[in-house]
Amino acid sequence: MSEPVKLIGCFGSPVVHRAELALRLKGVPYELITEDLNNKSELLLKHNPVHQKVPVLLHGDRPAICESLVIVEYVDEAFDGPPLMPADPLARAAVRFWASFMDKECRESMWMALWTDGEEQAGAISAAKANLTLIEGQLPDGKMFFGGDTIGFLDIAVSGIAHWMEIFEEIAGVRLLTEEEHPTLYRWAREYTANQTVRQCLPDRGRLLAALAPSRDIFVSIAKTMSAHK
Ligand SMILES: N[C@@H](CCC(=O)N[C@@H](CS)C(=O)NCC(=O)O)C(=O)O
Repeated sequence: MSEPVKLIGCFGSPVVHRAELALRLKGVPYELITEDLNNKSELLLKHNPVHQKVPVLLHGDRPAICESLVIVEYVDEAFDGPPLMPADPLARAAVRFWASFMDKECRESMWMALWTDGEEQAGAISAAKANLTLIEGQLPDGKMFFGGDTIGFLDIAVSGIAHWMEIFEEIAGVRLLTEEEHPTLYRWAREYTANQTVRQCLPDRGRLLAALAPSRDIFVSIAKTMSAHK
């Protein structure tokens, strides 16, 4: 019998979505343990003592696996099912590069574009849109997904653009991804969120909006702190 797989997660997290989707795409049954991040469980603190964050993957009695993209790669390698990573080492290196770009430069510029104001915001909007153009450039010609005909590692890594960003845009009153400026990326976002497997683990839009909207002031203050540390 296969060893049980458990995912420690929480509602509405784009990084938990990454791990869940990898499991679903590989066809791995799993139990989702939903964490209250305001009152972290002993289970989470025991298995992710370094960062104390979700997602955390537990596979049988093995040591816990932390960090969403590390989990996605582990799931890809440890289980049968359609590959998430490209076969070619150079292509694998490229998708790792762009996933890291997403989590660093792209995410930071999007955050500043959403939650700052004035000149700083104008600069951040330009930077965020330029970063979206770079990500868009990674979509293979004529293909629906970054992974080609199917969802792959990079689709999972940039999935925050497809579902979460639009909700943040609504709360902030700022548009970053439009059909006019990024037609291919915009179409990808539509295809991604319409995918049957993705939909099984995508948090409900209305519920997510209601959960995030009250934190607007917190988002603004995080952006101020980031700005002060530049
Ligand atoms: N780089 C991490 C980020 C993990 C992360 O920030 N998780 C959030 C949920 S979205 C969390 O657990 N926050 C709790 C905290 O910061 O105390 C990953 O990709 O897994």
